Amino acid sequence: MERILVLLKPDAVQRGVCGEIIGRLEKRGLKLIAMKMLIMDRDLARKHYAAHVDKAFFEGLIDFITSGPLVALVAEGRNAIESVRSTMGATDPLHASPGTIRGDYAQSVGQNLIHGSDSQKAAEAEINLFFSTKEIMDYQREMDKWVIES
Ligand code: DAT
Ligand code: MG
Repeated sequence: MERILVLLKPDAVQRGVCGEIIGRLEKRGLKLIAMKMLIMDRDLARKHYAAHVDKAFFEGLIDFITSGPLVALVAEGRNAIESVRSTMGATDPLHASPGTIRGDYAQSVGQNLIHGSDSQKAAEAEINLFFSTKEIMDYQREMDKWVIES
Protein backbone atom coordinates (compact mmCIF):
# COMPACT_ATOMS: atom_id res chain seq x y z
CA MET A 1 0.00 0.00 0.00
CA GLU A 2 1.14 3.52 -0.75
CA ARG A 3 1.74 6.06 2.03
CA ILE A 4 1.59 9.85 2.08
CA LEU A 5 2.58 12.50 4.63
CA VAL A 6 -0.21 15.03 5.16
CA LEU A 7 0.10 18.29 7.11
CA LEU A 8 -2.93 20.25 8.27
CA LYS A 9 -1.16 23.58 8.25
CA PRO A 10 -1.37 26.24 10.99
CA ASP A 11 -4.28 27.96 9.18
CA ALA A 12 -6.32 24.72 9.37
CA VAL A 13 -5.73 24.52 13.14
CA GLN A 14 -6.55 28.22 13.65
CA ARG A 15 -9.70 27.98 11.53
CA GLY A 16 -10.94 24.84 13.26
CA VAL A 17 -11.27 22.76 10.10
CA CYS A 18 -8.88 19.89 10.96
CA GLY A 19 -11.74 17.53 11.76
CA GLU A 20 -13.49 18.40 8.51
CA ILE A 21 -10.32 17.80 6.47
CA ILE A 22 -9.42 14.54 8.23
CA GLY A 23 -13.05 13.43 7.80
CA ARG A 24 -12.85 13.98 4.06
CA LEU A 25 -9.69 11.86 3.84
CA GLU A 26 -11.25 9.10 5.96
CA LYS A 27 -14.47 9.13 3.95
CA ARG A 28 -12.44 8.85 0.76
CA GLY A 29 -11.28 5.52 2.20
CA LEU A 30 -7.76 6.46 3.28
CA LYS A 31 -6.49 4.68 6.38
CA LEU A 32 -4.84 6.81 9.09
CA ILE A 33 -1.70 5.09 10.38
CA ALA A 34 0.01 7.94 12.30
CA MET A 35 -0.97 11.35 13.65
CA LYS A 36 0.46 14.06 15.94
CA MET A 37 0.29 17.79 16.68
CA LEU A 38 3.50 19.83 16.69
CA ILE A 39 5.04 23.22 16.04
CA MET A 40 7.65 22.85 13.30
CA ASP A 41 10.99 24.52 13.98
CA ARG A 42 12.75 26.32 11.14
CA ASP A 43 15.28 23.54 10.69
CA LEU A 44 12.55 20.93 10.12
CA ALA A 45 10.63 23.34 7.89
CA ARG A 46 13.69 23.96 5.72
CA LYS A 47 14.26 20.22 5.33
CA HIS A 48 10.61 19.55 4.56
CA TYR A 49 10.43 22.30 1.92
CA ALA A 50 14.03 21.87 0.64
CA ALA A 51 12.78 21.51 -2.96
CA HIS A 52 11.55 25.13 -2.80
CA VAL A 53 14.69 26.73 -1.34
CA ASP A 54 15.33 28.84 -4.45
CA LYS A 55 11.77 30.16 -4.78
CA ALA A 56 10.94 33.77 -3.97
CA PHE A 57 8.22 32.63 -1.56
CA PHE A 58 10.53 30.30 0.43
CA GLU A 59 11.15 32.48 3.52
CA GLY A 60 7.46 33.41 3.72
CA LEU A 61 6.56 29.73 3.49
CA ILE A 62 8.94 28.89 6.35
CA ASP A 63 7.53 31.78 8.45
CA PHE A 64 3.99 30.52 7.87
CA ILE A 65 4.53 26.80 8.44
CA THR A 66 6.42 27.47 11.70
CA SER A 67 3.89 30.07 12.93
CA GLY A 68 1.84 27.76 15.13
CA PRO A 69 0.71 24.23 15.82
CA LEU A 70 -0.12 21.92 12.94
CA VAL A 71 -1.31 18.34 12.59
CA ALA A 72 0.94 15.82 10.84
CA LEU A 73 -0.46 12.48 9.75
CA VAL A 74 0.35 9.52 7.57
CA ALA A 75 -2.42 8.10 5.39
CA GLU A 76 -2.25 4.79 3.59
CA GLY A 77 -4.19 3.40 0.67
CA ARG A 78 -4.00 2.19 -2.88
CA ASN A 79 -2.81 5.23 -4.85
CA ALA A 80 -2.85 7.26 -1.62
CA ILE A 81 -0.77 10.08 -3.12
CA GLU A 82 -3.00 10.75 -6.11
CA SER A 83 -6.07 10.19 -3.97
CA VAL A 84 -5.06 12.73 -1.31
CA ARG A 85 -3.71 15.28 -3.78
CA SER A 86 -6.86 15.24 -5.90
CA THR A 87 -8.90 15.69 -2.70
CA MET A 88 -6.64 18.65 -1.72
CA GLY A 89 -7.14 20.49 -5.02
CA ALA A 90 -4.72 22.75 -6.90
CA THR A 91 -1.97 24.59 -4.99
CA ASP A 92 -3.57 28.00 -5.64
CA PRO A 93 -7.06 27.81 -4.14
CA LEU A 94 -8.26 30.21 -6.81
CA HIS A 95 -7.70 27.44 -9.35
CA ALA A 96 -8.80 24.55 -7.11
CA SER A 97 -12.07 22.92 -8.15
CA PRO A 98 -15.09 23.33 -5.89
CA GLY A 99 -15.48 20.08 -3.98
CA THR A 100 -11.79 19.94 -3.14
CA ILE A 101 -10.49 21.01 0.28
CA ARG A 102 -8.68 24.06 -1.06
CA GLY A 103 -11.47 24.83 -3.53
CA ASP A 104 -14.07 24.78 -0.75
CA TYR A 105 -12.19 26.40 2.15
CA ALA A 106 -9.22 28.47 0.99
CA GLN A 107 -8.51 31.79 -0.73
CA SER A 108 -4.73 32.26 -0.72
CA VAL A 109 -1.85 30.21 -2.14
CA GLY A 110 0.20 30.91 0.99
CA GLN A 111 -2.63 29.77 3.29
CA ASN A 112 -3.94 26.72 1.50
CA LEU A 113 -4.63 24.55 4.57
CA ILE A 114 -3.04 21.23 3.62
CA HIS A 115 0.20 19.64 2.44
CA GLY A 116 0.46 16.23 0.80
CA SER A 117 3.65 14.57 -0.51
CA ASP A 118 3.79 14.62 -4.30
CA SER A 119 5.66 11.35 -5.04
CA GLN A 120 6.55 8.05 -3.36
CA LYS A 121 10.14 9.24 -2.91
CA ALA A 122 9.04 12.52 -1.31
CA ALA A 123 6.52 10.67 0.88
CA GLU A 124 9.15 8.32 2.25
CA ALA A 125 11.55 11.17 3.05
CA GLU A 126 8.82 13.38 4.56
CA ILE A 127 7.33 10.57 6.69
CA ASN A 128 10.82 9.94 8.11
CA LEU A 129 11.17 13.63 8.98
CA PHE A 130 8.01 13.61 11.11
CA PHE A 131 7.55 10.07 12.44
CA SER A 132 9.66 7.30 13.93
CA THR A 133 8.90 3.71 12.90
CA LYS A 134 7.32 3.13 16.34
CA GLU A 135 4.81 5.91 15.78
CA ILE A 136 3.42 4.32 12.61
CA MET A 137 0.59 1.91 13.40
CA ASP A 138 0.31 -1.52 11.85
CA TYR A 139 -3.32 -2.67 12.09
CA GLN A 140 -6.07 -4.27 10.08
CA ARG A 141 -9.20 -2.30 9.28
CA GLU A 142 -12.20 -4.54 8.76
CA MET A 143 -13.93 -2.11 6.40
CA ASP A 144 -11.03 -2.22 3.94
CA LYS A 145 -12.64 -5.16 2.18
CA TRP A 146 -15.45 -2.73 1.27
CA VAL A 147 -13.02 0.01 0.14
CA ILE A 148 -10.13 -1.75 -1.59
CA GLU A 149 -11.32 -3.95 -4.45
CA SER A 150 -9.28 -7.16 -4.55
P1 DAT B 1 1.58 21.84 -3.08
O1 DAT B 1 1.42 22.25 -1.63
O2 DAT B 1 0.25 21.89 -3.80
O3 DAT B 1 2.32 20.56 -3.27
P2 DAT B 1 4.02 23.20 -3.95
O4 DAT B 1 4.77 22.00 -3.48
O5 DAT B 1 4.27 23.67 -5.35
O6 DAT B 1 2.44 23.00 -3.78
O7 DAT B 1 4.34 24.43 -2.98
C1 DAT B 1 4.49 24.22 -1.59
C2 DAT B 1 3.77 25.33 -0.86
O8 DAT B 1 4.44 26.56 -1.13
C3 DAT B 1 2.33 25.56 -1.28
O9 DAT B 1 1.41 24.68 -0.64
C4 DAT B 1 2.12 26.98 -0.89
C5 DAT B 1 3.48 27.62 -1.16
N1 DAT B 1 3.52 28.23 -2.48
C6 DAT B 1 3.59 27.60 -3.67
N2 DAT B 1 3.59 28.47 -4.70
C7 DAT B 1 3.52 29.70 -4.11
C8 DAT B 1 3.47 31.04 -4.62
N3 DAT B 1 3.51 31.28 -5.93
N4 DAT B 1 3.38 32.04 -3.72
C9 DAT B 1 3.35 31.81 -2.40
N5 DAT B 1 3.38 30.58 -1.85
C10 DAT B 1 3.47 29.55 -2.71
MG1 MG C 1 4.32 20.12 -2.83
